[in-house]
Amino acid sequence: MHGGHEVENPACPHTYWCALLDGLRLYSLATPNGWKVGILLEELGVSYDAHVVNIGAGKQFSSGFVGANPNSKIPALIDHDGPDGKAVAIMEAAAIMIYLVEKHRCDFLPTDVRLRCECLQWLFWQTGGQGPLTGNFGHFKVYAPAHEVDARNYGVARYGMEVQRLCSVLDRHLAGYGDFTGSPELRPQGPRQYLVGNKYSIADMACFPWAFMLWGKGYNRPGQPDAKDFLNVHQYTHLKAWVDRIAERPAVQRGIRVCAGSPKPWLNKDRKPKL
Ligand SMILES: N[C@@H](CCC(=O)N[C@@H](CS)C(=O)NCC(=O)O)C(=O)O
Repeated sequence: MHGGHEVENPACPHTYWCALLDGLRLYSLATPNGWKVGILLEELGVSYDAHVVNIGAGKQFSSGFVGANPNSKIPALIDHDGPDGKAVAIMEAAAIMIYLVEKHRCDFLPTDVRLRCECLQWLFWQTGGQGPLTGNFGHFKVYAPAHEVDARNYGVARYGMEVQRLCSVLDRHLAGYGDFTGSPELRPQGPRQYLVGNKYSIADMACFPWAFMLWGKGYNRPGQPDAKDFLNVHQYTHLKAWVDRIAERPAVQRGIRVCAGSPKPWLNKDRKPKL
């Protein structure tokens, strides 16, 4: 296992690209988009270096980071042992996840054509819908200026409705309604344990963080109803059971702590290990 350090640590001038480096380097922060890749790396059990990118301090715009991700967002990954032995930089959590499962030839992305297609659909659904819409809900609920009351109310109502709709899509899918074949006879009998083929996959790892957030404290603002009550997420019982099932996994519990203050907080010697 490599050590870990913060981006732009003066003690290490080779934070991003360097011919002398090897292995996987994750540049991230413990946010729902960062969690997706942290969870997969921990599930894979591979060796990787984690580097905290403090987006609150604008580190995503630093020249070094932009070399790894021209879009200035976490997470980003550099694999110094990439294809043909050359380094490769990857942006976008879903693209990083597909790269990692293909590199490590594991079944977190099914090889069966139908199931692979289903898995990719949930990944794109997450990237294009669940992530940005839940993020916008959180923005208007928690981060928008307090005095912009009309704008905040509009944003919370609009994105709140969308988040409820997306929760209901996941809830109905997990309850066993519908599939991607259009054939009712192919629908599984009863609730699903996981999103694709009843097997844990990168679809679950990608969709879990934003759903998990809704039951947490991240979107609460003093003096206002908590996000979970405001959105009445209690109605999505299949979704909640799935969130709890995934949250129980030890790799997920580590994955959501990757880059939370320090690269791998559970390795900190001065803290009592939780896992
Ligand atoms: N679609 C991207 C979204 C990445 C993203 O929005 N990351 C946020 C943190 S959750 C970020 O880096 N924000 C910094 C900024 O907007 O300046 C992915 O899934 O990787």
